[in-house]
Parts: sequence; C-alpha cells; structure tokens
Amino acid sequence: MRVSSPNKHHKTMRIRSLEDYTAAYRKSVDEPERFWADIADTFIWNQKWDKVLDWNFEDYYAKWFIGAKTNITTNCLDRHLLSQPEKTAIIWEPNDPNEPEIRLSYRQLYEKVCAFSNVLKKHGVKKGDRVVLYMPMVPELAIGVLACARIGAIHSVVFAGFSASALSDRINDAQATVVLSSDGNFRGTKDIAVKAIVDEALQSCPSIQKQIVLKRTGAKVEMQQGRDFWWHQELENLTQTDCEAEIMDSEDPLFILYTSGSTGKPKGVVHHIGGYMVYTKYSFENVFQYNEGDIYWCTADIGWITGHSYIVYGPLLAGATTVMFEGVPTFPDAGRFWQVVEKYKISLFYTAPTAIRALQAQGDAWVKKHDLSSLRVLGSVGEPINEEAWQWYYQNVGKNNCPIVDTWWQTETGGIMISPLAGITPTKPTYATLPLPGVQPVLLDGEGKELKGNGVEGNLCIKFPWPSMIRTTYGDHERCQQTYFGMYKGYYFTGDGCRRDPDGYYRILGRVDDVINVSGHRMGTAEVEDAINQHPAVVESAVVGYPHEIKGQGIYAFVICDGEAVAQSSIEQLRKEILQTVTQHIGAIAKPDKIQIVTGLPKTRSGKIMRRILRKIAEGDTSNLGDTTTLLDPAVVDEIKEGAKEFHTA
Ligand code: 7RM
Repeated sequence: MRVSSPNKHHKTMRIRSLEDYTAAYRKSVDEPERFWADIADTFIWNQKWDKVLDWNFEDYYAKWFIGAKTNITTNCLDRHLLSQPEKTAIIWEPNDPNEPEIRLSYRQLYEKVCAFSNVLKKHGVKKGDRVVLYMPMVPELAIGVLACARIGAIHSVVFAGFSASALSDRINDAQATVVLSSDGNFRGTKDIAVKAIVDEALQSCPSIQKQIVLKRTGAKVEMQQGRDFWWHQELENLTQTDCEAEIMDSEDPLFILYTSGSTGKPKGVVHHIGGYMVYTKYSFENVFQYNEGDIYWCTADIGWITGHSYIVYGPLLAGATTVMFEGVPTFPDAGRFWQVVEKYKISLFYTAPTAIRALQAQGDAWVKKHDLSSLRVLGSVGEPINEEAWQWYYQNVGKNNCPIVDTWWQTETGGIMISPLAGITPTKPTYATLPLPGVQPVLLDGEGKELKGNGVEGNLCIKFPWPSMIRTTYGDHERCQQTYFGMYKGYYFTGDGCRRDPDGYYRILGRVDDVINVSGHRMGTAEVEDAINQHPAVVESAVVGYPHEIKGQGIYAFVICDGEAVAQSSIEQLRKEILQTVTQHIGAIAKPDKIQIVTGLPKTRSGKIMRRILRKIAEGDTSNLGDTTTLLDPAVVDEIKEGAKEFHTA
C-alpha cells in the first residue's frame, strides 16, 4: 500500500497557549481551507484531496477533502502499530469491580478488529452495508464499530437502553442487514436480556439476515439456526486473521446515529469519514490538552455521540489510552467513579452534569475516600452545567487544581464546538466559553438578524462549515435541509438558545425547540407523546420538560384519558400502565417523572397546544401564565393548575 507520510510539523497544529489559540482561530476564519489542509496533512491518506471544501448552506451540502482516500482505522490502528504497538489502547473496566479488567494494546486491538472484520465479511457484509450494534459497553462494541469502518460498512450503534420497538424502528430505517448483540448486559445489579430484546425487534425487521451474539453474561438464549451465530465461535472458525483496510472516499459515510428531534421520528444523523476523522482528533487533543502518557476516561456510553467521538475515534486517532466502563456511577456504591480514577490514575476525566449532581447528592465522603491526585483535566458534556455542580466538581473532584472544560456540541456537529481548551482558556462557571478554531457561531434574533457585539442573547447558529458537521439524515436529505438549514437561510441552526456575555464568552441556555434534555439524553416531546398515546385509554397527551435537581430536566406529561377508563381503574393504575407503555415503545429513559391526568389541554383556536402554559405549570410557577385570551377554553387552565398542586406540595 502506498500512503502519503504524515507531515512532520504536526506539533505546530497543537495549541499550547492563548496566543496559539488566537492565531489558530484567526487563520481558521481567514484561510479555512489552508487551516484544515495543514491539520489533515498529519493523517495517513491513500490519496490526498483535490479540494479541501465545497459547500453551500442555502441548498445544503458540505463536502470536505474532496477526492481524498483513506480508512479511518488505518489512522486509529495501523498508524500506531508502527510507533507504539505495545501501548494500551483500551482499558476496559467491568461492571463488577471484582471481575478483572481487560487491557488491549494497539497491536491486540488491531488484531481483534482485523479478525472481526473477516467475520463480518464472511457473513456477507460489504462496503456501504448497514450494521446495527445493540450491545453492552464491552471491548467488542468498540471492536465491532472499528471492524465496520475497516471494511467500509456503515455502523449504527443503538444505545442498549432502548426498547425492542425503538430498535426495530432504527434497524428498518437503516435497512441494516446484520445486527451485533450479546446474550445479556450487566448494569449495576441488573442483568438485562439483550438477546431477547433483539429477537423481539427482529420479528419486524425483514432486512436483517444475520445476528452475531457475544457471550457476556452467560444468560440462556435461543439461537435461531441460520440467522444467529456466536461471536466467539465465528472467531474460532476463521482462517484469515489479517484484513486490509478498504480504501474509502473522504465523503463516504462512516456511521449513522439516531437522535431525537422535534418530531416523533428520530433522525439518522450521518457522518462521513474524512472530516469526522480530522475534527475528532483535532478537538480531542486540543480541548483536553492530551499528552503522551495521559490516561483518559470518558464515562459516556458508545450508544451516544460522545462515546463515538471521544471514547473510540478521537482518542484512538490520537494514539491515547482510552478507558471503557461497563457499569453505572452508583454500583456497588457511589464511590465507583472515584475508585476507577484512583485505580487507573486517570488524568483526563470527561462526564455529564447529571452524573456530577447525582454523586454530589451522595455526599463528599465518597470522593474523599479515594486518591484523585492523578486528575489534571475535568470535562463536562450533554447539558448545561449549573453553577453548584460546576463548583462541586471543581473543588471536590478537581481539588481546585483542574480546569473544567464545559464542552458544548451535538450529535449533528460530530465534535466539540464551543469549549475551553484545558488550562489555556480562562474558565467561567456555566460558560462553554469560546469556539474552537474553525467554528463560527452567531446569535440570531427572532427575525433571523445577526446580533452583533457582546452582551446579547439569541438562537445559536453556525455560519461556516466545519469538517465533522452532519452531511445528511439517512434516507431523507430534505429533512436534514429543513431541520438545520430551513429555519434561518444560510445558517446551521443548533436548536439552542445562547448568550454572549460582555467578555465574548458563550453560555448555552438550553433548547428553544420541542426537545428536552433528560440526564444529557435528548428526547423529543412528540416522541414521548406518541409513545404515551399508544396506551388504549389515552386520548391525547402533551409533554414538557421541567427543571429537575439531578436530571437537569424531568419529563412532565399531561394526559387526557378516556372517561370510562378513568372510572374503571384507579389513576395510579393508569399511570403505571402509561409508564409501561413508554418503556415498551422507547425505553425506560423516556419514562415521565410526572403524569397528570387532565380533561383538556390549553389549545389555541387553531388547535395548537400552548406549551408555554404547560411549561409554567410544570415548573410550579402559575403566578403569571401570560396571555391566555387566545385559548379556545381558558377555563381548562384553572383545572390543570388545580390538578398540578398534587405535584408541588412537597
Ligand atoms: C454531545 C451531546 C445535544 C444538545 C445540545 C444542547 C445540549 C450538550 C452541552 C449542552 C449546554 C453543554 N450531543 N448540550 N452539551 N448544553 N452545555 N456543554 O450531548 O446531540 O445528545 O445533545 O445537548 O442542548 O443541543 S446530543
């Protein structure tokens, strides 16, 4: 294989001071193509690009490194095979601290990825085919993802907390031919029957031909002959263990990841190889100020974008040691995170505000019990971090000694967009601070006018492409155009509200659309409503988010039920059944925290639900509900207010 050798000046790409940042940022705006070409030059390409960037936001498209050829796994694996084969690539920490950990060197990871690539090939997976992964947080999940990338198949990881019905929707949307699963999944004290969930999903997934099942828990499962195969047996039966990386175009798709929007149906966000590769490595190294020798731990699940970009691709591209954790923060006790930090001498730690708040609530003793002196940088992602959680994280976990990088980004952006660079950008609690080089944020008012200067608040948009931006929504490019580029002509719209303070620092204020963020997980209100409405006694429902101490936002559902059903069963029974229905249709993560049975909803004469009013009621703030005169039946508001009292007495 002839590959261009990565350029030797790659040190100059690293930002090491505020001056470096300012210079890099200026260059990224003044000469974006030159800027990104210099960074892309540090990667291994089978063929260089003819043109760095081609784009148009009006009729959306953006293409990066046009004509270039590479394989992302050549850059994640083969590259390090030459320089640091024995360095640990992945440390896997199991759910149960008494079970031994697994360490995979770059050489071992390379071998395992190549071997499993051959398994996929044997089962007919070809370049461009879609493979769905529904698995626990085990090394084989990362191996499966990388094996897909190696042979040019498009991976679609579905978070293993989703229900069978949510899984089958995603499989069908992608028309996947192979699914990778496991027998079970150890989560805290639970052993979740993964295979059984997949089997149920596959009853309505005609595109799936094969299921490859990893043995993890030893749970008894049924194997369907001709369709289901054991992962370990397939490896034993291999005759070929090496696997050349498929040469891919920079603009070939790498993966699909489903995410919630403001309609009921999740969107398959598609990321393409070249730009995603360049941006995830660049952002990983600079935001965390990664150095050789760092032990890096991101506590996310690979089922979300954070796990894709900052457990798997970013760290492996950088040749780092990345920790994968199977368990949960509170098992066997609330000291689990800190015990793992101590065990591996974690230096870079990346988690979510919801986890910070949940652990803060358990008291400081858990943190004090462990030696956290290895920590150098703390990261936060997924939702706005409130001041109290920020301070607690900074003081108790970081011992006033570790910069916090509050990283704002989205599934669609592929990588971190607005964030401090650790130890370089002066931080300010609750502020994501400044854009990364290459990122040009703007704030727009309701009319779509750019708000210039500092001390302004508006809708956060991005006015210039960056390499890892969403290319399309799978199977429906028009939806991508409408959702992200239809709102404001010529801009990518994030769905977030944002303030730029007098210092020019950005503070994310939360979603301005019908998306709620529960424990850092995105949920469409329409999606939850659709699930609730599946209950036979439900006539109509409206879901809103409300402030929740631990989760950031909780889910509050106002539900109209059939009068007869209400009369026949108790309200408690109905609530229980509605929760079951939601668990069945989406998964436990979408269960409403509060369900209020109502007889009507506040609607305008044109039939639109006035969510503003419901949000106020859910917050427990009914003093000023604003103008209700346009409502069809203003009296309904008083009734809902009255009924809500039961939730606001404690
Ligand atoms: C990475 C991820 C995206 C939404 C986004 C925001 C919110 C994420 C922050 C944040 C404030 C942050 N992808 N969000 N990070 N809000 N500060 N540092 O979370 O697609 O699942 O969610 O999450 O609302 O639009 S995501």
